[in-house]
Amino acid sequence: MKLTTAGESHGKALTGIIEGLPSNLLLDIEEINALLALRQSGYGRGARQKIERDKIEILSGVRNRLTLGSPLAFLVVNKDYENWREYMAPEGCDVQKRVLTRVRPGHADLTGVIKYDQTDARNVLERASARETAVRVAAGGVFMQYLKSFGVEISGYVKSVCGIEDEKAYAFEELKRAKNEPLFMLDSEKQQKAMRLLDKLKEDGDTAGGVIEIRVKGLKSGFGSCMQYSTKLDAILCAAAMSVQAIKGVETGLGFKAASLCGSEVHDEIFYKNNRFYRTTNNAGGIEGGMSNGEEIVLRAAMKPIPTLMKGLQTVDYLTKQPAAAAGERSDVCAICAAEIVLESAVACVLAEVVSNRLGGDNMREQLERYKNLR
Ligand code: EPS
Repeated sequence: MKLTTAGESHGKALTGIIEGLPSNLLLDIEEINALLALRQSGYGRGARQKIERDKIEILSGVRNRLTLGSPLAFLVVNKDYENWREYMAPEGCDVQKRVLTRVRPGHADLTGVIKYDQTDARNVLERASARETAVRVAAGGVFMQYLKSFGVEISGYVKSVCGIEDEKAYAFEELKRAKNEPLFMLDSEKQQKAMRLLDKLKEDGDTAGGVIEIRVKGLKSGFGSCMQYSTKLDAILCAAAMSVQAIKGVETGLGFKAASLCGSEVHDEIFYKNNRFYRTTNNAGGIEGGMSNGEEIVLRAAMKPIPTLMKGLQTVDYLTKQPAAAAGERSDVCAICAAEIVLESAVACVLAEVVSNRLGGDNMREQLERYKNLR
């Protein structure tokens, strides 16, 4: 199973192709659109989200809501294209307007213009933009429904915003509540504090990041492998999380904290009762030896503050080589809720691939039968 995406932030549309889906997976399109709407929600988003109304349009690979086993091609329209057509149209446009040379620190602008032999960073930023995540979430909706048919569910919440951290632990079922909260945080006091901080940052023309926890429930043991470095489940999941724009750090289970504890405090002891092995702790975050061990998978990702700041950081104009304030026409203050949804989708994408690789088979009936028979 593989997802390829295409599309520029202010181009006509974002598109994707999913290859390798089995036939006869029943898709609920409204559920995918609800996920897309969630990605657009959250406190701290900028003016662009008032323009877009993301919806998936499936172009191939599905008939009467059932997958056919053929490539599933789809698109998400950029409504903002109507305002950008004269600067972005592939058929011909005015590239002298909307030029960006005051390259933004922390963005792809400077390295991109050099690498792709450009003089206008727009030719780089349009693709580097986190707008691309809309199409990953559309695909994520498909992957989540695929995983759900095996009883595998993905959820998550925002653990911290700009250093304001919720240190409590939550059961998987409690996480669902986060999606009704303005910052996807579960501690209302911390959330209020974080919202006040975002208001202040907005006034100052500044931005914020945070930490997101993603959990996977219901995956049987033995997914991923200890036999080759590239097939380790934790490596695959962490790479997927790191591929999300603005993510700078990822950990599984106790993560970095494990390094400061001793072995007896870290490793989850094993017990056996009623024909079943079990553990009473889950410090490993559901993965041992690069394989799922049947416990909940726990992954955390750190998002850096958005690099487009309204107040414009110090930079150098790429053409004149003169000092300048970096470009910053319009920016989100914080996109942590969007990142939470994108991370769930990124995890779903690679997990669907790992599951389908292990199960083999061309249709859902075969795959469900094989999953049921796994130990
Ligand atoms: C983004 C910049 C902003 C964000 C955008 C990502 O867009 P614009 O430059 O059009 O104001 O709103 O995110 C989205 C459009 C989205 O749908 O998430 C960037 O530079 O990464």
